[in-house]
Amino acid sequence: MKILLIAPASGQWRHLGRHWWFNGKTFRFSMLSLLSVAAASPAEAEVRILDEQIEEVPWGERFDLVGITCMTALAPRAYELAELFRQGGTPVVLGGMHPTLCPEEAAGHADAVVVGDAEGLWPEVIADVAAGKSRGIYRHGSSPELAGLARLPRHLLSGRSYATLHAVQATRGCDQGCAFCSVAAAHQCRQRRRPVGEVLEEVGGLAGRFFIFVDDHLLADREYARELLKGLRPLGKRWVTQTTLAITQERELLNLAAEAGCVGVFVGLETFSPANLAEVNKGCHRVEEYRQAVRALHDHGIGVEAGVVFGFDGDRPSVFRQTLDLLESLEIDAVQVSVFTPLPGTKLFSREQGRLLDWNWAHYDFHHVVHQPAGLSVEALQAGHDWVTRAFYSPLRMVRRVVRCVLDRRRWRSLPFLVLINLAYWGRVMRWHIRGWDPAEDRVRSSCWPRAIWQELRRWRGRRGMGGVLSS
Ligand code: B12
Ligand code: SF4
Repeated sequence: MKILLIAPASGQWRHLGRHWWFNGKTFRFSMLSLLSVAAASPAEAEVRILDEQIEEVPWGERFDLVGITCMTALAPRAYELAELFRQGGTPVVLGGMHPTLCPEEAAGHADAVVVGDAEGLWPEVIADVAAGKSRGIYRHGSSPELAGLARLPRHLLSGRSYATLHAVQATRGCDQGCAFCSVAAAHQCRQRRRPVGEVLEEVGGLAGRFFIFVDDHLLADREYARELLKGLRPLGKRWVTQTTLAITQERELLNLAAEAGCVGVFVGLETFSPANLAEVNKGCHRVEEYRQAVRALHDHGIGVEAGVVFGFDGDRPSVFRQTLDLLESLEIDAVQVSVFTPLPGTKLFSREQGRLLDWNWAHYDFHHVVHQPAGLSVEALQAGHDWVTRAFYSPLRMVRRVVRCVLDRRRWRSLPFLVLINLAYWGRVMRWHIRGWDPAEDRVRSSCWPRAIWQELRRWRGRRGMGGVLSS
C-alpha cells in the first residue's frame, strides 16, 4: 500500500524552501507530526512524506491513501488538496491540531478524520478507509499512554532542507489553561509524558550535538523534569525548548537545565500588562517577575526567545513602543510577535466569536488581524505588529544583542542560538518586506529611518521610556 503524507503550505510559505537565501530553513525543524504518523503506519506500507514548503505535490503519481496534517492557518490549503485527491479517486484522511479541534468541519472535506494522536488509531483508519468502510471521525476512548512509541523514520526527510531533523518530544500537552491556546484545548489542560528512559535513548541515538525539544511546557512536572535533566547531563548535548518562567523559581531546576545542555528557551510572555494576562487566563506568569526571571536564565547561559501578542483589550497605540522598549530593557534575545487571534476550538474563540472580522482560517496565522480590537483600529494593530517585528530585528539592535552576549562570559553558550535566530527572523523581515509604522506616531515620521536610528542611539544611552511596569 502506498501512502502519501502531506504537510501543506500556503501563501508565502509555499515553496519558500526553494530560494537559496532566506528560505525559511531555520524555522523548518520538526515534521514530528507526520514522522509520528509514518512510524505508526503498518510495516508493509510504503510511506512518503511531502512538505509543500519544499516540494510540489506529485499529481502524476498514484497513491492508495493520502494523509494530511494541518494547523488552523493551513486548513484551507489542506481542504483544497483533499478535494483534488478525492476527485482523482484517492481517499484522504485529515489529522493534526485543526482537525482535532474542528473534527466536524474537517470531516466535510475528507474520508476520515483522526482526533488527537495517530498512535493507536491509524492502522484501523487505514484498514477501514481502504475497505471503503470509514467511520468518519475517529477518536480515542481515553488519551493513550506514551510508552513504547515506534522509532521515527527520520530517513524519510531530506536533511538538507531542514535546520535539523533532530526534534524530539518528551511530553504532549500542557497543564496550564491559557484561554487562547490550542494545546490547552486539544489536550484538556493535561500533560502526558514519555518514560524518561525512552526519551534518553532517542536523544542518545541522535548524531551530532544539537537537538530541539518541541514540547510546549517541557519542565511542567518537577519530578519528571529533574529525572530527565539528570539523565541528559552525561550525554553532553545542547538543546532548546519551550517552557514557562516558573522554571526560574527553582534554582536547582535551573542549574540542572543548564548542566543538561539547555541553551535557549521560548517563553510566552504575551504582554507586559497584568490585566491583559488575566484577560486570557495566563496564570503561570507575573509581569513584575519578568526581569528577574530573564536575568536568571541569562546567568545560566540560557537565551530567551519571547512570544508577545498585540491586540488585547487593554492595548492602546502606545503599547508597541512601550513593548519594544521593555523587550530591549529585559535584554530579550529574540521575539516572536503575534496578533491577538481567537483560534477555533479554544475558550477564547467561544468568548470572542461576536468580534471576529474575518472567517478565513488562512488568516489565523497570528500575523493578520481577524478580531476587532477594543482600543486600537485594525490598521493600527497590523501596522504596530509589523513595526515591532521590523524594529526588533533592525541590524543596529541585532548587533547590540550580540555585543551584549559576547561581553558576558556566562552567556557565551547561548551565542550561536542568539545569532542564528536573529538572522532567521531578520531574513523573514527582508524576504516578506515587513515594514509597518508606530501607531503612536504619525506614519511618515515613524517610517523615517535616519530619525529612527537617532532615536535608538538616544534610547540606548538613556534607557528611557521603561514604563515602570517591571521591578528592577
Ligand atoms: C514545532 C512546531 C512548529 C514548527 C514546525 C512545524 C512542523 N511543520 O513540523 C514551526 C516553527 C515551523 C511552526 C510554525 C508555526 N506554528 Co507551530 N507548533 C509547533 C509545535 C510546538 C509542535 C508540533 C509538533 O511537532 N508536535 C509533535 C507531534 C508528534 O504532535 P502532533 O503535531 O499533535 O501530531 C500528532 C497528532 O496531532 C496526530 N496527527 C498530526 N497530523 C496528522 C495527520 C494525519 C493524517 C493523522 C492521521 C494524524 C495526525 O498524530 C500525531 C502523532 O500522534 C506545536 C504545538 C503542539 N503541541 O502541537 C505548535 C503549533 C502547532 N503551531 C502553531 C502555530 C500557530 C504556528 C504558526 C502559525 C506560528 C506563527 N505565528 O508563525 C507557524 C505556522 C507556520 C506556517 N504557516 O506553516 C499552533 C497551531 C494552532 C492552531 N490551532 O493551528 C500550535 C498548536 C502552537 C500553539 N500553542 O498554539 N510550528
Ligand atoms: S503555558 Fe503555553 S502551552 Fe501551556 S496553555 Fe499556556 S500558552 Fe498553552
